[in-house]
Amino acid sequence: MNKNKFLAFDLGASSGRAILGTLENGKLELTEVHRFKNQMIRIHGSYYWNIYSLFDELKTGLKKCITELNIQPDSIGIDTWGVDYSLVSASGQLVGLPFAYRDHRTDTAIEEFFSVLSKKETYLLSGIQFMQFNTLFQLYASKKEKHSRLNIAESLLFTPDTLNYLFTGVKKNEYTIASTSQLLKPGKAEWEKKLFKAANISEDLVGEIVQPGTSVGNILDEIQDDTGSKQIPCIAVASHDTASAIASVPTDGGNWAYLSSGTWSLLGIESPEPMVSEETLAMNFTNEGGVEGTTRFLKNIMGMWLIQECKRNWDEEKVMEWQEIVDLSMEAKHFKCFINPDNSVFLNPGNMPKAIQEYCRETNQPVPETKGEIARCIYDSLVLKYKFTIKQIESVTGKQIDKLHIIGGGANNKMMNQLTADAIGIPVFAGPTEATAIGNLMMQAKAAGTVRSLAEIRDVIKNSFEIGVYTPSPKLDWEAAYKKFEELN
Ligand code: LRH
Repeated sequence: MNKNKFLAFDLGASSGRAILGTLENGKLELTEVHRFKNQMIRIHGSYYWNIYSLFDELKTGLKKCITELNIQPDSIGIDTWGVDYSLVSASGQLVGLPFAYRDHRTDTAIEEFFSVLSKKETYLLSGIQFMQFNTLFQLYASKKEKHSRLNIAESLLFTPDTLNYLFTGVKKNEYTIASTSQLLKPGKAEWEKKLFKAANISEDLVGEIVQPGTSVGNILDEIQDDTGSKQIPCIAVASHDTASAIASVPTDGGNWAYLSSGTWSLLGIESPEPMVSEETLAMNFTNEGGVEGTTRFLKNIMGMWLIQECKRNWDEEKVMEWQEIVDLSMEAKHFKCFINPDNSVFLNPGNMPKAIQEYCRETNQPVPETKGEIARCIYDSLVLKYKFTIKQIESVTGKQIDKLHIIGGGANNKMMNQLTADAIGIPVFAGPTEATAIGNLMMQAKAAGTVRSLAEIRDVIKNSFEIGVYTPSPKLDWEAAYKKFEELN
């Protein structure tokens, strides 16, 4: 095998990174080149992403790779969070800043949309879980609010498509990210006309869908000038971050499930086919597109956002270390109170600790008072939600899950890994923590012909990264806790 060097840009809702991957003799090594903050900006009450500054940070990442590490990458690839999009005018300019998915214009959009197309029909047409921020509802809400940007938009590009466009001048919609929109047919790279019609949006806004591993085009001359890069291709990787993460699960087979743990906790299985039925609708499971025709049958759980938002609030008083929060939570008593992490009050409440306290008060539970108690309540409730979701997957598939792979930054939290194993009663395999960037890099390797399949991608990952193993050894009564927690769902 040749030595390949790829540059992955991995953008999350709170930070972005440029990671260099060096692939040699079936082993992948990572070097972090650049890291930067990302955050929504509030303008006149609406929330947006600063796509121009993100683009600038990516260029800085490429430049640093060349000037500081003295490395010309063979290609670049970009992955980001799902559902958000930019609009592009006929003359090629982006039409304003893209909305951020936690913007409140969609707070009532889902229910309103159902008066046009029923919940059941929308689900059967798309196979996608209902979340108020899905692109379908964002477009519907913007149309209802008569946003004039829609009148001058000629095309719609999802966030990674947008950045690919800024790098290459080529507009393409990549499959995995498009599948988060709720505008595709289940398991297919085909737009569903009826959904566009129901949202009163022109289907002409979207274009050709490309599969992960396709080259979008070469980076523009001006970017070569700005960064010192050679002419290299920009690869449409599995550009939805969760799809990239799942591509890098180091599975050995069996009935495994994954938990991609970051701002969101995405818990599910890799399925050869979409599963779309009244049962999966009732449980609100999604069928997003994966690499090589796989389906990501999963559920979004509110995830580390809950604790990130508490930290943001607590930091205003005094900046805390993550370990300090974990330590405080370990001093607090377990199971004093629980939240349903997915209650919509937690989507963007502004003051998360207060929202959690109010929730406990309103559900007639003891109110968590200290930082440790609030953190304890979040961690326990998340673990119980994982248990709840695994049970649902087992009921849909009729198969028992026998191991859980935790990937992404959340896999660094050893306390949570052990608690999860204890609560769900099956082994937890933790890592790689850089799953998203790794999936991105390995799809570039596939585009370069260095690896040929998802199975080979996973072999390289197993060969390259250490995986922590946590076996269940419960010291608490998780079954009793689960009974109480279940009532909140
Ligand atoms: C995680 C994620 C998730 C989406 C959400 C908007 O970063 O991509 O898969 O549902 O962001």
